[in-house]
Amino acid sequence: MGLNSTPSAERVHIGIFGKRNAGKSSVINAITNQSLAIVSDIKGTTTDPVSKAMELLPLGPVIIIDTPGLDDVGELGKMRVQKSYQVLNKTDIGILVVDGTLGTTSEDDALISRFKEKNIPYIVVMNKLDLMKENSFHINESTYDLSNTIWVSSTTNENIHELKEMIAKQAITDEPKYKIVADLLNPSDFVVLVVPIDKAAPKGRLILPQQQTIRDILEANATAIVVKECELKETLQSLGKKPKLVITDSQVFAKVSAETPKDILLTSFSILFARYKGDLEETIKGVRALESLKDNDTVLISEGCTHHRQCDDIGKVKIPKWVMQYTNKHLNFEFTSGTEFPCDLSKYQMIIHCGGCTLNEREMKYRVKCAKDQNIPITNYGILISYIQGILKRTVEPFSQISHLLEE
Ligand SMILES: Nc1nc2c(ncn2[C@@H]2O[C@H](COP(=O)(O)OP(=O)(O)O)[C@@H](O)[C@H]2O)c(=O)[nH]1
Ligand code: SF4
Ligand SMILES: [Mg+2]
Repeated sequence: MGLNSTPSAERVHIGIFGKRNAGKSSVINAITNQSLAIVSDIKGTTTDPVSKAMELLPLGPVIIIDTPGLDDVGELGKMRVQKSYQVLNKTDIGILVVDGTLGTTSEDDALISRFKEKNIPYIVVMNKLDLMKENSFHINESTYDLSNTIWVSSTTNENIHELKEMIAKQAITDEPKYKIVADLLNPSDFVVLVVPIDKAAPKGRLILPQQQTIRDILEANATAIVVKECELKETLQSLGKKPKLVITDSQVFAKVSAETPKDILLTSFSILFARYKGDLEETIKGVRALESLKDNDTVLISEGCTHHRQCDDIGKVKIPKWVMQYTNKHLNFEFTSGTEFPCDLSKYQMIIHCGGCTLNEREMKYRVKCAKDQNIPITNYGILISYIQGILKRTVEPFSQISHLLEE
């Protein structure tokens, strides 16, 4: 992804679903004016969900996810259907494409139920209008809401413009957009960010959560001061004004906590992200599972990205080591990264998730909910590290709404 582009987690995720040959890939090509999706009259050409970042006017930066057919058959076909359904976990707007000459079927009805269940705004696209006869316009009005159904042809482009406007309308919601930190700040506040530049840090740049946090501070009209951990003490002394907040990489929590005067609020990037798109309460409750882990228990460590250089060896090496030292138990660790996240969590006694900066809010919330529904405690890197170091209370103090969780 280029330097100037919107991070994928911040883009509206549009999932395109439908049976094989309904014209999913053709509809994508028509709305994007690109031939990025493979169109073919052989059933089952798209074998894995394919994501593409793009500008979709009038909406703006989006990710479009083309999925395999919902009616695929055979062993492999069933797996593809399952993968398509998994895409729902990160879909902000769902589009069901139906071959209008054939009409809707049970697979289409089932998808609509899932959209409704998951509160995903959706549009039903009755495609191949150019081939349709007057009498084939009929749809079942008890399942299908005419206000979000549109008849189009991706061959002649009829109504494609209207479809794009419909998509943009679905994206507008009344929900307040969460902030990373801006809601805690007043204009002209100082915020000090502590960013270690060790050999694991990527060359020549900051990682995404750091960039996004700085951007959010600027949007609050506050001032961001970025230092390495070895410059913190001197910076705090020479500032001439007390910072409102210190935000650190959680790996250097102990040092930063010791050097930050008690009357300055302190938290970490990953705790901010747990609040921003996960569930801070649930991850604070989840960390207490450390106290009840037993020998041979299995802990899942899950990261949102696959390019391991981002959070380096924290998940694979440091967290397992710290957890073993803290609990003094022999534990098994399993790891997942990227978009893989097991549906069945029953073999785990605890889940430790990274800040998830590359996952969209819907996906991160879905993961926390999966764990909660299956009664598996889930926590977050920053919460875990500050708990182990005995500074959890301090590091969640900036978020007054959850402080009651810490009364012993
Ligand atoms: N006449 C007509 N054919 C279409 C239309 N949309 C798709 N097709 C054809 O339907 C077939 C399946 O299209 P494709 O986009 O690959 O379907 P997918 O399997 O759902 O991705 C191809 O032969 C397309 O050319 C349309 O609006 N009109
Ligand atoms: S491991 Fe998690 S927090 Fe770190 S960069 Fe990847 S998604 Fe973001
Ligand atoms: Mg296709």
